[in-house]
Amino acid sequence: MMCLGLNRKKCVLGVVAMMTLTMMISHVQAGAISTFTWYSGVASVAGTSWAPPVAPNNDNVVGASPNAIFVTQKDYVGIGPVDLVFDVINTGGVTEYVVTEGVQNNTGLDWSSYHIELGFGQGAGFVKSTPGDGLDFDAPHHDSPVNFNPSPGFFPTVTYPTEDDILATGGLMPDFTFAGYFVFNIDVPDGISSFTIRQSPIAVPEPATMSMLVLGSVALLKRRRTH
Ligand SMILES: [Ca+2]
Ligand SMILES: [Ca+2]
Ligand SMILES: [Ca+2]
Ligand SMILES: [Ca+2]
Repeated sequence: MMCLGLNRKKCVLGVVAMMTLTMMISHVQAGAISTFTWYSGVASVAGTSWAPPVAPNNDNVVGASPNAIFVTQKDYVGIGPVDLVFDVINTGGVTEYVVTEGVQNNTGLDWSSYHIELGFGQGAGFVKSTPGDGLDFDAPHHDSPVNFNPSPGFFPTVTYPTEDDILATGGLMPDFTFAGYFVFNIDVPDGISSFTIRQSPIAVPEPATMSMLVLGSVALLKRRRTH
């Protein structure tokens, strides 16, 4: 009906334009996080999804936030940072999200800890978020559940070196194991166009490196004794 009097090419262009407009409008109405991109040479990311926040401006929620970001699997094939970049639109306040993600260690190395940071940009252009800028890991109260110790047990200890750092330690994530799922929380403020979750596994030093460290220490001790 809408194409009466138009040739086929113009008709197709018109329909595409209308569909694009509809998608743009639904994005604007979606609130908070609107798009998502990941950057890494050391991991693949599968099945990431997010729903429009069901409870925008819910900072500071106690307990699990109903606003969820879900990453089915992040599969590391090497040690290094993975940057997940989220575009953001204003909602009129700070929206708290719970992030749930499966992490696969395919690096050939055991991990001694797992580090997550908040910031802006990606790769060499990554800039850390600053204290008090509204973007943080559910600081200052940390009143929603976190978990880096899913079965059979990986990192039972979680610390916050700053409001923009999570360090999960106290255990081991062996090579070729899957953690399903790590859980943490972020507060997303108005006034930013995007932000980045940077994640870095930290490997246990290899035996060869350890041996060299020990040999180095012995050599140092010997030298001290002879002087
Ligand atoms: Ca909270
Ligand atoms: Ca911050
Ligand atoms: Ca919060
Ligand atoms: Ca906060």
